[in-house]
Amino acid sequence: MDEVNVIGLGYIGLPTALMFASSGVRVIGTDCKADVVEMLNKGELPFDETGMNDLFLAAKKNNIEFSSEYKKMRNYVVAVPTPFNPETKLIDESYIVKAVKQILEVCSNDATVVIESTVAPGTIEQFVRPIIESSGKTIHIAHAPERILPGQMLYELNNNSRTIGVDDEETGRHLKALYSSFCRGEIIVTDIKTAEMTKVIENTYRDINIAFANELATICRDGGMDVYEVIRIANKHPRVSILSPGPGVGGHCIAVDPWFLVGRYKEKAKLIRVAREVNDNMPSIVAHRIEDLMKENGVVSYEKVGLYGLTYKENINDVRESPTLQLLSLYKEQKDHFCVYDPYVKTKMVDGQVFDMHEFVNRCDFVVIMIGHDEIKNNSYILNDKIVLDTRNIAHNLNHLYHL
Ligand code: SAJ
Repeated sequence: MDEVNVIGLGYIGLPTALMFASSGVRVIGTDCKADVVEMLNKGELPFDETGMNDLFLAAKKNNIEFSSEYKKMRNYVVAVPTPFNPETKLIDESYIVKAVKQILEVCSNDATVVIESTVAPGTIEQFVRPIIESSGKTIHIAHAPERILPGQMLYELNNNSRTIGVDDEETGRHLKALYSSFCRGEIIVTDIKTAEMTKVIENTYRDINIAFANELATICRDGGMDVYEVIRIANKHPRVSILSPGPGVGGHCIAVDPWFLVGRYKEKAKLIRVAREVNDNMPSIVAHRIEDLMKENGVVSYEKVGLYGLTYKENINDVRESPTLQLLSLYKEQKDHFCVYDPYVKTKMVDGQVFDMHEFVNRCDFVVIMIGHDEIKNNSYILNDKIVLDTRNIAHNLNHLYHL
């Protein structure tokens, strides 16, 4: 039986650890946060994800353990955060470096260290390889970036194709066998830098395409055209597939990874930078739209304006970098707070937050739909008497409906 110490039990590390364990691989999950380890040892999950309770039960039967310590095992999978420095736009590799140093303190010769965290091309060569070489141990390094979509992570872990970047064929064969324990998709083995670049450009591709849709929304507003009708018709072309405009791009992937390229290739990554700026500017465009509609409709208090949705996308509870939080940060000096509601966010995160849909609707004259959760999608008729700014195009046939 093969064995893995998964380092970092967050949105990627935990499902991956459970997947390995439920597929018969011996797993120890390590996290520096004592409360996360304690929760998991008590049988509780730190966040929700479709199907994860059942997977957790299956993993526990196969003897998964959780610990704050790094363990001596044949393989290590590192899934720690890789933020970017907001000033230089360069990747902050410090969490990876720290994890690799701690692995080197406990591992034996011939161990394999897989970095799953998304990194800028060249990061492993520049920051990881020198530490490993100076340790004097023979360690096989690899990069196996994840590709899973929150909300359908487990399905995608099982079925998506994967990329594994390695230095030699032997490590490639070994890791292909290890990941095949749960991954039914094609596993492509390549070199480390190609694997790094591939992951970053997948998210950059999506960012650029969302930016295009967002820019079309602003052009169509200026020109008095309906962007959704324009996109619907253009997408009938067999080689056109335009995405949907929205109030901004949230999450810890698409809003972050393109900056790695901008940071490293300042002069070359021009389109990538502009796309990021277009998307980052969307919450401000929504704010202007709110101000204009308040004036136009005689709404004077922000307390009468409701923001529906706090998460970064529909039907999940993840609020990281969400467009609503980005929008609220533009109003942080203000005393008069928006009314905010999200059925997936059950604890207080922001001022003015309420926890009941009816209370939310009763309090507001003007509702801004920031996220198209199924709850509002299936019940948008309850907004019939309200002024509604629908940034996601999910409400139809309402009396006072406005779009981006
Ligand atoms: N969005 C739009 N318009 C669209 C599509 C998305 O405004 O047409 C917004 C969403 O509302 C959200 C943001 O973009 O705020 C990102 O959402 P997403 O569903 O596009 O992607 P993520 O960030 O949840 O997950 C992405 C995925 N990458 C790609 O689709 C290329 C996922 O497969 C990756 O595993 C993940 O990033 C990651 O971990 O890197």
